[in-house]
Amino acid sequence: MNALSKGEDGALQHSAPSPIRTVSDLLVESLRQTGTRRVFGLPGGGTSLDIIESARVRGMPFILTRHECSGVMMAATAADLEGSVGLALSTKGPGMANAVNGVAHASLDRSPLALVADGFSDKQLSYVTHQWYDQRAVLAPLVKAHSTLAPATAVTETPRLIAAALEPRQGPVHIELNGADARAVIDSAGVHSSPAAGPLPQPRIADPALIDRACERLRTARRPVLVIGLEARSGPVAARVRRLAEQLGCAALVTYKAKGVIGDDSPWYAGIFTGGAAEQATVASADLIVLIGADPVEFILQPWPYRLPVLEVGLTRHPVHYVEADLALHGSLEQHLDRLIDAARPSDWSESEIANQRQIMRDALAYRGSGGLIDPQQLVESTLSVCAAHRNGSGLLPRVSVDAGAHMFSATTFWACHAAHDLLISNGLATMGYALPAAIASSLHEPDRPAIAFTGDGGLLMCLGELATAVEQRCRVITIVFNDGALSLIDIKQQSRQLPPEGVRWARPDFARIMTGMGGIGLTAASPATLRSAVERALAADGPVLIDAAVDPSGYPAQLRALRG
Ligand SMILES: Cc1ncc(C[n+]2csc(CCOP(=O)(O)OP(=O)(O)O)c2C)c(N)n1
Ligand SMILES: [Mg+2]
Repeated sequence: MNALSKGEDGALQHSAPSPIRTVSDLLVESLRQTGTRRVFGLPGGGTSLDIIESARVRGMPFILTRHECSGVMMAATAADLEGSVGLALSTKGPGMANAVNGVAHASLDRSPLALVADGFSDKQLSYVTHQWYDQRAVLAPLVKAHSTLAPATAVTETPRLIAAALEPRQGPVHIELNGADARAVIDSAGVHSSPAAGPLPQPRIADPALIDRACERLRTARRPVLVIGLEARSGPVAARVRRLAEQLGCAALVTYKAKGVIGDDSPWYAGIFTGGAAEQATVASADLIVLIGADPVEFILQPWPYRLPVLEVGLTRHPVHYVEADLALHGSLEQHLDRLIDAARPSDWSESEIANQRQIMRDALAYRGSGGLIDPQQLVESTLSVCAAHRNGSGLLPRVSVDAGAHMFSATTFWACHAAHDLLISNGLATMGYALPAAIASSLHEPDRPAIAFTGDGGLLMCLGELATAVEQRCRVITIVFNDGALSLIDIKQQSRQLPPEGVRWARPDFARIMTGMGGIGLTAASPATLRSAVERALAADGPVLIDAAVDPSGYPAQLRALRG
């Protein structure tokens, strides 16, 4: 059959026929041709085994995770890095229920993904109650499409599902497939006579008059500020965003997910944009906000604080807005940005002024603790300086992933990024238990580049079993635990309400020993000096290392106020 495949420019196109015998083959082969290189998850005894086998014969390894949620998060991360549709599997019932939070992450963090969960046959449905619930209804609010794949429909359904995952806003699809249907041999005549998988629809180009008005609006602005979001991470778009910033010579703020699109070392980089307080000094001195590929899901839950005009360039019109743009170009980011680049002329911003804004934000977010243990800023900056001194052959710093929690403020502010995807984060869902699975997926994707998982103790406890996955896969993952014996982000909210500490603290676990028990290298760090030597040792290792860092959480409340107001 003609399936979707990825051309050199990354665009989907038709490819040469591939041998496909069963429904499972068809599904796996179609995904492989989007660029999918691995399958992640924890199998059940039915469909999962067929998917694993269809993948194996195609050279796609199955990564056995210790929890289905982690498997889906890894598949979502792989999709982000490969530009493919990620593939995760689970069994029915409890396996799919365990996978749900991973699917929620893929949904709100816009990762294209197929979750293949075991299903029930029609015959089983007439008598079954064991492990049965309406799986489709559970995932319905989170997925872009669902299909109960069957031999008769697989040929048309598969490309529909892939297209649904890839069309903006990208996201997960849910495929229910029972074992008998997965193994069913597809009528090869049916495959060949089926309509070929259509290419994705070309992104829209806005009305020429509207584009002209947008160009004019940009030309008349003296102090535009760029606010860059997750849709701008793809290579061709990120390159254009950098050109636009260069052409305008203006301040650029990035969301957490877009860190690196404008590198921290760029003269135009002014800091992070969350919708909170930290960036307000920069934005307040602008006369036009240019939102580029920013998805409203990236902003924190606070009303839009600005009264400035807004020009928006995005893949699609989002149904919920923090701000209604005065002028919006929806559709092809590449073509719309090309037009804006042509129209752009140097703004009134100076490099020193932007450097000053950058410094103001760093100073505001600086960590002021009570001393003693390592502070989170020190932890991030020391790790960065050791990594900078021991770069790998390609000169790249490790990729970092960051979990949800108070440690995130320092990790996102003080780690330096130079390209899109240098920092991985669950921001739309902002789930705990993400950083370690994401770092494993990064390391599998790029084995020579170490990945650092910055995680809180609470977040790590949610996915602890994946330390064993990292050991088994011999991943160069360095897990750095900000171990404060607390759910600090919740702890500080409890403190700010003058409530007594209750339900937010626990004894600090000994993660180094846990890591050793899993078969990896476990180290501890209680001072800047021991931290530096631990990071050096971790970078020299060819497998996973965990550094359990005892951190002082006393500076978090002030940091949270500075960030969000
Ligand atoms: C799965 C999940 N459960 C709960 C939350 C709410 N939450 C956000 S941060 C946080 C505390 C995280 O604690 P820890 O991982 O130790 O990080 P710390 O804040 O201490 O740095 C909680 C409970 C969440 N984001 N995700
Ligand atoms: Mg903690």
